[in-house]
Amino acid sequence: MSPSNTLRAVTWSLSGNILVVTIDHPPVNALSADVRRGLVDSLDAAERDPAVAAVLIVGAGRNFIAGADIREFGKPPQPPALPDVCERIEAASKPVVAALHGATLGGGLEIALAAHYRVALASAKLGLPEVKLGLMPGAGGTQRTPRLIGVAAALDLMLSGRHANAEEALALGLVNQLGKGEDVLEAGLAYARELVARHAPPRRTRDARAFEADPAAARTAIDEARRHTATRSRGLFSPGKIVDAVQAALELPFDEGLAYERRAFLECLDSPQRAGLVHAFFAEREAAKAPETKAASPRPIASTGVVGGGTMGAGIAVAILEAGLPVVMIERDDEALARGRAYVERVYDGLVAKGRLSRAGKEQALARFTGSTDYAALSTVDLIVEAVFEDMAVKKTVFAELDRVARPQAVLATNTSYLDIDEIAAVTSRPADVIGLHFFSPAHVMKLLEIVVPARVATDVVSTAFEFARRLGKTPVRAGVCDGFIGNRLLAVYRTAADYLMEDGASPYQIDRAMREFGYPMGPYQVVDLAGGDIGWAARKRRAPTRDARMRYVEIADRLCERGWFGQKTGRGFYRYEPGARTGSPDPEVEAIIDAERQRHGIVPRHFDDEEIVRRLMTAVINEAANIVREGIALRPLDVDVALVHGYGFPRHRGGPMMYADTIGLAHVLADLRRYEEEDAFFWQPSPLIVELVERGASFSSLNGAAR
Ligand code: 3H9
Repeated sequence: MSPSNTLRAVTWSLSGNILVVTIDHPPVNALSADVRRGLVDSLDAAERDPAVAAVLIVGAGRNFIAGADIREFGKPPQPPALPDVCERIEAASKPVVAALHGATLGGGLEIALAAHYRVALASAKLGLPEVKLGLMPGAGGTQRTPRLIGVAAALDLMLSGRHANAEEALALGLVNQLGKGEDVLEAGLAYARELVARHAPPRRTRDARAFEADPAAARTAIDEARRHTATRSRGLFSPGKIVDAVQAALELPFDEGLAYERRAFLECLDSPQRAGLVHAFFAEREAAKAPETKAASPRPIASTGVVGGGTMGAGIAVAILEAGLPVVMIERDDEALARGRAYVERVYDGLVAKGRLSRAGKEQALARFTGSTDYAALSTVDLIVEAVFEDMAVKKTVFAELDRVARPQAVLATNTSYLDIDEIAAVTSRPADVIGLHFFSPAHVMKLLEIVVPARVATDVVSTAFEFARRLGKTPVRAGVCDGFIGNRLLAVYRTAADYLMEDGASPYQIDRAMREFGYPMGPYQVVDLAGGDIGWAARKRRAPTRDARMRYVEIADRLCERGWFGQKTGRGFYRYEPGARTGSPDPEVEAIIDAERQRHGIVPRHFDDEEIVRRLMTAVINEAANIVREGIALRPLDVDVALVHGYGFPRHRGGPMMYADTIGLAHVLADLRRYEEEDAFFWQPSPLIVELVERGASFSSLNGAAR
């Protein structure tokens, strides 16, 4: 009885007296206009047909529904609106059952909540993740969820955006029953038949009253959530709106609450934060699809090796163990190997202490870990990551050894963060197997993985690296070979621009505060103190002989390092730290050193307001990022965005520096560059790509190809 066209996103047919409505809209059954229309039509069909006793809604494929169709945001809305679809489902005169499996998220959960009964399979992941996209539930979720499961639980789901599994969903009261087996249709039909047999009437979530069980507790939950969002979600727009809408659920009749939610949802939809977060969502998926992943199948990876048991090597080993793969660690002597192993164990002890892993889980992971001081132990593994001291000569020695012992077709990866990988590859007889895998510290935590593609690497090795990243749960970004690749090259200009500001009049504390206000978790000088000032000092000394004479060089950080002030680990850096403290306080002696440097260079300090600080730092980053795209080091602007959001704390809600540049307008960026160029023509030289885009009236996003 449903339309015969098999391409329809929603179809329906009778199974006995149950109308089975199937949503089949790959890849994730998102609620596009077709799906919404199909759902309404199916409900109309159910009402019309006296043979229908109940309606069952199921999703085809691996998911129920992953939510509203994110690709429709920002386009003209098409009827029916999702809240109206939910209303239609809830108002049905015959019982509507939703059988849930896989992703049941956002608008998908809202559809399920509008249904009268819910059964979930073990695979179901239920959640209201809208907050992660700068949104709030906008199809009744803020009104129905607290009515069904209470205010505190509803706020937790909506503010965290986390997924609840089927068992938790049952415990919370989000679903009525757990379905057996893996066949969602079968489980749904069994439940629907049971309901029909006992003449169960439509049971509307709008009439649920869980939130009235303990009004005082509900109030407290709202107050706490409001306090929490004010501190933890600083600068974000939608969390506050979610709390307001839940309060409306408590205080207003259902329909007024829905209207309140709708207004607030549309405000979120219009916000630049929503645009930034949705861009980040698609960009990280697009970044994972480098051309090589389409051109060649990955080589199979069943075993791995890590050379080097320092913090980086051990972190990488943990990241690989976590993916369920075995790791052989190579160190030069037993003592160093024991240190590497101890580090790996410490990470697992930490996970056990936090309750994130059982003791048995730790033992299982460590059973996959072996160590050796003999490179021959790597002779059978499929992929090796080198993570030794960052020095070309040392790396070359390691790669000569790897070339000697590794089996043919093994992937040889270096974790270098700035060295020339073509040069490293050249010491082997198999440069086609050599690639860069640039992990970030701590490697088992940080999501970014720069996949650095040297000139002679084979396509299937690049493809293997992306597949490896996927298995490790990392966010891969393809980068070309240059000093610092994408991320560290941009970090260098960001720091340089900050140093210029500091010497010209801003204090490091003001710069840090301005960047935190912009959305970074830490300012640039806090990061220096955390990482250790000696690291940057060593890099500056290394680069000194090749530094361009036209480049202005600020020596303030060197003055601190000469005093042994390397940051947190020495108790002093740009800030002073009480023993054991991780946050420092401003140091008048540092300010005096800065003053002395200014005087030495005849600089009369100027005033910069916070906005100007952000502007200069961001303009420097955007300009260099444009060069990185122009040189092909990054394939597209979106790759730069993903790298900075996932590896460098760039505020996700701004999408990334290139998205941010488009938001403020490239013509403005160029005008700033021209202004700054008058002060320092070398550093602020506008990227030819920005000039060209402004001339064409185009944006960075126009270079993202068919990304969305
Ligand atoms: C909402 O619902 C608002 C409502 O409250 C109110 C409205 C009025 N739309 O991640 P994957 C695509 S807001 C369109 O690689 P996985 C994705 O781009 C929404 N497309 O797979 C990718 O496409 P491609 C609330 C979507 O298995 C493909 O599906 N919902 C959507 O690792 C596979 O995705 C969310 O925030 C979508 N909603 O993970 C859920 N979702 O192949 C967001 C995915 O072309 N989605 N795509 O690259 C997710 O969390 C994950 O995608 C999911 C699957 C867990 C579903």
